[in-house]
Amino acid sequence: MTKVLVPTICPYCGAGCGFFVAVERERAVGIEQMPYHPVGEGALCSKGNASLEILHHQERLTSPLKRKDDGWAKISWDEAVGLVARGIGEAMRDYGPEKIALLASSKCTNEENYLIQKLARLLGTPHIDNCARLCHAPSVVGLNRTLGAAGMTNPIPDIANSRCIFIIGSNLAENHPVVSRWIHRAKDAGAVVIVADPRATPTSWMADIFLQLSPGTDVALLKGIAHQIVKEGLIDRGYIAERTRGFEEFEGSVGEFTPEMAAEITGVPAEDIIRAARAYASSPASMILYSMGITQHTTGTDNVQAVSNLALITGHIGRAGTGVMPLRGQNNVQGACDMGALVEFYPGYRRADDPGTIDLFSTAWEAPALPTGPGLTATEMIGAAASGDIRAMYIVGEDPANSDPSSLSVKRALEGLDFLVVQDIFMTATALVADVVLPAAAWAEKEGSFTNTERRVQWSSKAVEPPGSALPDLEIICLVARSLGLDFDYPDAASVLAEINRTVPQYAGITRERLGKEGGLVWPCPSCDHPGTPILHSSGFRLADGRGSIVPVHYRPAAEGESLEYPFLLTTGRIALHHNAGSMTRRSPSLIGRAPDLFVEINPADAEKLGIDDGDLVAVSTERGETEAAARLTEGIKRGVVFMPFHFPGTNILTTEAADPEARIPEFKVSACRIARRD
Ligand SMILES: Nc1nc2c(c(=O)[nH]1)N[C@H]1C(S)=C(S)[C@@H](COP(=O)(O)OP(=O)(O)OC[C@H]3O[C@@H](n4cnc5c(=O)[nH]c(N)nc54)[C@H](O)[C@@H]3O)O[C@H]1N2
Ligand SMILES: Nc1nc2c(c(=O)[nH]1)N[C@H]1C(S)=C(S)[C@@H](COP(=O)(O)OP(=O)(O)OC[C@H]3O[C@@H](n4cnc5c(=O)[nH]c(N)nc54)[C@H](O)[C@@H]3O)O[C@H]1N2
Ligand code: SF4
Ligand SMILES: [Mo]
Repeated sequence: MTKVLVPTICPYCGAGCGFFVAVERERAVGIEQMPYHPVGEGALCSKGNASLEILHHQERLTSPLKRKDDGWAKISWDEAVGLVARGIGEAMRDYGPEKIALLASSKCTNEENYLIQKLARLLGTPHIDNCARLCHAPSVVGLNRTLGAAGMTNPIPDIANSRCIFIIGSNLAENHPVVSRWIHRAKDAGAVVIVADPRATPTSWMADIFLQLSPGTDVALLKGIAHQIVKEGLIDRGYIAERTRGFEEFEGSVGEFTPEMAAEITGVPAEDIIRAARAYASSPASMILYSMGITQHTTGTDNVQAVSNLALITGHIGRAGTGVMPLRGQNNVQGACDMGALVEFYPGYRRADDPGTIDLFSTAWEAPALPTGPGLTATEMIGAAASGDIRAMYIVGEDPANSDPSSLSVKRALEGLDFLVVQDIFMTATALVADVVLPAAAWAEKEGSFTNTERRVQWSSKAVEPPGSALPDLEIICLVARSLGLDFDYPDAASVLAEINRTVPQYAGITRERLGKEGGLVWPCPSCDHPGTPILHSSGFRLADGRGSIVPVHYRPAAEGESLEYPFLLTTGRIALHHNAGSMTRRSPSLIGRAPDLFVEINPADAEKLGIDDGDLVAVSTERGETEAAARLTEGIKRGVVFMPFHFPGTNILTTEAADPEARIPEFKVSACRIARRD
């Protein structure tokens, strides 16, 4: 039997590992390694290895569906597209285009995201966003301000060249497992690893210095570290003078903020803060990796800026083994943002409130009246749906009914819409409240480019046909756009990429032909003879005078603190075997078999006071609602803090909608809660 090997990119996380899908008799029968892949070198984690389990899954959506009284009716594509055009068209006619909102998908390709945001803007609505809002919006705001670009500064394999790796608020050993291989390599060469997290995790097991801080106190920790670096003269004066601005004011802002003061707020011993400061500042090449533990806060933007301050005052940026590395989450969240599926930016990070941007795209798209942004963000859309300010939504590859905070009110808001269309590969909690559900092809059933967390753009090829009458998102978007009267004539992903080459300067040289080569290309890649740019900021910053901006930040506590009624702080996140709201991994037999239930981690001393044993069923409640979970007692979590993964429905019933004032990211990492044993 002939077996064909088709190169694809893993559909789960932003590491962007590549592998071959082995195809026999038109079915995906196995995975083969891709030893030349620059990130994974052939390695995959449990999710990557299990990814084929979702392709031929019996619960895949195989036909368009419309709601009817007692459930769902299978309908033709013609009818489905007609219903979508009518639903969206009526909302536009009756209320105006700014009453509709679209969510693009960081699971989809660059080409698909480009088309979704183009569709939104051609319809006349500025409300187009993606799940980066729940994830790295503070990096986009904070790093654009301090470094002039929000991308990860250095490639993943460059981690091995670092001599001190500071990991703050990232559990990459579980969430970017293949990236953590490069940390081991650095450690083998003698690098010091610092981890800051309220929980002991497989990542903190790699740490030489573990800073177990209270949730929401990162600004205090980072200021204490900065104070010590400045006090001991471990700053890079030459770098500060030549490459940065704002140091004097910054110096004043950390002057009083001693490690002892930071210890008081964070609960981390002052000696450890001092050790971390010395290790980070005095190594020849230090790197900071961070992720949701610092972004998902009402102080998310401040946290990010405090991180880049450390890199700028020590000059640990712009060279091999250094840099600021915001690890992107979804397989294509980087690309969705690059393509302008964000309320603040048109493609290529052109500001949506700049008349120059509007002129440029009006010409490029031959569209006389494009909307000025920023529109409503992903979470603001839900609020607007609740108040009637948004009447219709088109949601592609996202499950806000499970992944947004305070999910009971999210569901109510979505139910209140005049019209909701959801495009997914499975029936999700969000799809369950839709009027029309459109079945999409999964990654290996279509082709296109994906951009991983290092800004590496890679082509993924089609291995098998989609199930039933499911179609690639690109084709569905074109069908819908045409039925709404738009001229969306794109025969394939390559034809969309050709337009992206013309409209997104960072991608100008990233053509379909060049993506055929191993390892893809790293943007910015401004022309067809440009090799790509693996390291950012090596010759200055894309800011005034080419200087990075050091900005003072001030410590603010999280929106919710412990109270008599809610004495614990709930922090939420991930485990290695599940992905996000779980629509894929909960259906994957080899993964759900090993991690079947929702649990809550509790410190044994806290559990004893509450009469809770390991495995007991407990009720976790917050001001928003209540969820049941199995107690998992562990010394790894700080006293007074509990942790729940959000891969099962229920966790986000509990979380707060309080958000960062600038980046609008919800504070998924701190909600005050109460725990009680269920009898
Ligand atoms: N297995 C798996 N991998 C994934 C995903 C998945 O769902 N499962 N999702 C992908 C996505 S979309 C993303 S965004 C990434 C996210 O990847 P990570 O950011 O690594 O994920 P989290 O588990 O949400 O949070 C990271 C850590 O932050 C810690 N933390 C909580 N509160 C605080 C705090 O106040 N300060 C500090 N310093 N740390 C805190 C948590 O204890 C946790 O260990 O993972 C991607 N990869
Ligand atoms: N409590 C809590 N909540 C959180 C977080 C947290 O740490 N704690 N993290 C937040 C973060 S960082 C993120 S990124 C969000 C994630 O939030 P979501 O983006 O809502 O999460 P996913 O479950 O990954 O949803 C992606 C959907 O896309 C579908 N899909 C997969 N491939 C395709 C495709 O090719 N086409 C189409 N059309 N659909 C496809 C999947 O079936 C799935 O339903 O959750 C956020 N919510
Ligand atoms: S590390 Fe991420 S990209 Fe790599 S195999 Fe695992 S889930 Fe897929
Ligand atoms: Mo994410």
